[in-house]
Amino acid sequence: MKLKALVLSGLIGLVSANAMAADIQSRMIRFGYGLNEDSNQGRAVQKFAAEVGKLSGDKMKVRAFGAATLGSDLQMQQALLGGAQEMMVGSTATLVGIVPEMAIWDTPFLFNNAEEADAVLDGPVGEKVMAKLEEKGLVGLVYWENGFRNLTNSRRPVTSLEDMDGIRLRVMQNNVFLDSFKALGANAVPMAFSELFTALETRTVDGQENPYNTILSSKFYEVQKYLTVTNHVYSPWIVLVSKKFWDKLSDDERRVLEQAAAASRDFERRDTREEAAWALAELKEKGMEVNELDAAQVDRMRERLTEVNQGIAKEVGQQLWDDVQAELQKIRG
Ligand code: TK8
Repeated sequence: MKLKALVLSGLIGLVSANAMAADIQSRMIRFGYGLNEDSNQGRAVQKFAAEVGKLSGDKMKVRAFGAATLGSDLQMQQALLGGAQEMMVGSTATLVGIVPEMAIWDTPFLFNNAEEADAVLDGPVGEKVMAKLEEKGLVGLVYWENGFRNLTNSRRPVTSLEDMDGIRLRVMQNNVFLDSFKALGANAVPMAFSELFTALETRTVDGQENPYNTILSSKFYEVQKYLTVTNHVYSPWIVLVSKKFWDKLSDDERRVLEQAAAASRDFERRDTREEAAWALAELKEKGMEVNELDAAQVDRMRERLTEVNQGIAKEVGQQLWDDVQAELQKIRG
């Protein structure tokens, strides 16, 4: 017991001694995100903040702002570009106006499972896409899991493509999503996530699509009756730093952010997957009516959605499209 305590305090001493010796200044990092504090995103931001504190001997402090209190994804991106905000996490899909190559991740049915997503995102292709941010004024640290997206609406159960007809569906501010849902027959409306709950509540839109975790943490079950299990695309989140801020940091300070980001990624993916595994049952419990699509309907949907693939390849460049396909071939063996 005594020995354990001694070893422990020795370790803590070592960590803070290292942090003290390192070239680390006191820094305040405003970190914005769109979901509620009580969400997989909020928990992972807390984890990141704790790691930054620990690794910097509490010299670097992360102040977290959830529920889009610093603005929507697009507004926060602008604040990072201008240097008015230091960090954020949001969907890669909302970054396409700055880095068109991010649209590669919006390809419907690109990944069959989370393991494929991890391998590609953390591999050379994921790195390459992330590196494109730098010349635009942003630094990408890691991809987190938003997750496989599923469809909800307040009008009717969607059991076939025909049921999508005329449904006013909110999509992210991103052309691939817009084109995808138009191709499926929905009346797709681009809108910031921060406006979504109210839009659903007032029936400005009938439906939306997001992972189970978000449908739960954003309480969409209060304003959406029907959930269709589509898993139509895997969405990554990406942790971003303002390049203006990054350029001021020492190597040691950058290392703190990189290490904390890696720890937060591992935490976030584990946490998100655990939650996703029970969230659907919880949504049913909350009163949502859930249906799966039968195999024939999924095939029809896939077929329709391949229409958008050519547009994506053009947007991101054929080379990147081919690189991702090659990487997937390798993983799938
Ligand atoms: C949160 C968004 C959200 C995304 C969306 O800021 O907009 O539907 O799935 O996670 O980035």
